[in-house]
Amino acid sequence: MPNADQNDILFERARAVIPGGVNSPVRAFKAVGGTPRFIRRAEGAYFWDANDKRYIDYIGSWGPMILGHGHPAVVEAVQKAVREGFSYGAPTEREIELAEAILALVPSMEMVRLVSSGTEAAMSALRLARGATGRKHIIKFEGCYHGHADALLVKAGSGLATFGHPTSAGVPPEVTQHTLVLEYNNIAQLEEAFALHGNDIACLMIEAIAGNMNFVRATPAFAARCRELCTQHGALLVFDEVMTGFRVGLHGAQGVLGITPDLTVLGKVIGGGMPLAAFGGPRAIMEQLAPLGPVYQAGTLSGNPVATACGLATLKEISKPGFYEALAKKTRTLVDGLKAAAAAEGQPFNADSEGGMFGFFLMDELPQNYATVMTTDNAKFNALFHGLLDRGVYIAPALYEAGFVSAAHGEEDIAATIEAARQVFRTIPSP
Ligand code: KE4
Repeated sequence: MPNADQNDILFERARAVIPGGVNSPVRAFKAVGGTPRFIRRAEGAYFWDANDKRYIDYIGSWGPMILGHGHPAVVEAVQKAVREGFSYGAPTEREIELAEAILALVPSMEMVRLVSSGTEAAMSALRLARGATGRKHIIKFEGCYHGHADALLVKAGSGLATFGHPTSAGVPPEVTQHTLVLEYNNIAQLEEAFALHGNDIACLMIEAIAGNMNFVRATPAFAARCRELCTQHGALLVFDEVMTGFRVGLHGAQGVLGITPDLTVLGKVIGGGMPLAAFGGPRAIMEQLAPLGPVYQAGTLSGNPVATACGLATLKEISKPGFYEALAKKTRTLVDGLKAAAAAEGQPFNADSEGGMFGFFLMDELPQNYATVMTTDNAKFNALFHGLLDRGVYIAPALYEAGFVSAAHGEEDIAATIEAARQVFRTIPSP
């Protein structure tokens, strides 16, 4: 069938052998409806689906592709690495080089452990915090996602500062009974939680710029209070910078906020698109990890020689002078253009960005917490998503996800995106 939609054909085939046809749920377009696009290849700011349709890519693999797809220096580094071997299960000099590069850019870290995914990094940081403090309780915030480790798949309990309940089947309540889920940016609730449980709290884990409820900033007062209360009660402040690390700036959200966490979780950009993540902090804490200390953590492909080559080449490019200034300017041009297009068409809209990360909301305010984000009109977002997709602009297929601009996005791509958005805003019924 010459005109058959190849994405439909592939999706049907995929669903026969892979649950939901995808290897990560958000890719299935469940939130927005329709058929996911099966990507055949990518280059620079673009990728092409199974019908050979080109899209301007604003997910960039959910953050890693900050240089754009197929950066020559990164491709060359990976090609050289694979010729030397894919994986050894033994230490390599390149792991030292990457660790040294990360520590040079993240002053709050004195040591770092490389792993293969953000979930693994966050899970390991959590275990380390509990091991280092000898405490069980942890605090997380509604709307923040830290990967799918059992203790972190938790929704808020009923009432203030009560312990959470599993968000997923298969997670026994015993595992989540020590996880407190609080409202993001709610200082009063934070203070109450510490007043009630402070000396039993191992860590507070937070996305200081939350990209899993689209784009919500911790207010400076809230972030400072998290730091103060952790210090006061001997709990560890853990910044989950899997998404914001090297994305919102060379020194991440901790650099933007000027807050020093005790542990930092990294991922995405540091792997440049290959499976690589990390967690790190002060030597005294990190030396609690096996083989030195009592906190066990391990991984067959941790520090993989091909992934570390990809990560190192990526960090080298983003460390060049002016990289983030140019990226932030481009992203801000996009956000300002989208706001102007929505205003011109009478659509409630607001947006924000930091570095190469952005988010927008179909409302006039910038939400401060998850509950507000979720008041978004789903149908309207879905109409915007598909309107843009039809016009060759690929944004995140869920209203609670952030967007990402790469160094490869050109002015013409930003202009085309704004024009596409204006056309779609014109078709959506305004209030
Ligand atoms: P991974 O295990 O997916 O590498 O990382 C988990 C993770 C941890 N912390 C933060 C702040 C994250 O954003 C993530 C993963 N982000 C999602 C996008 N919201 C990845 C996309 C997906 O799940 O397919």
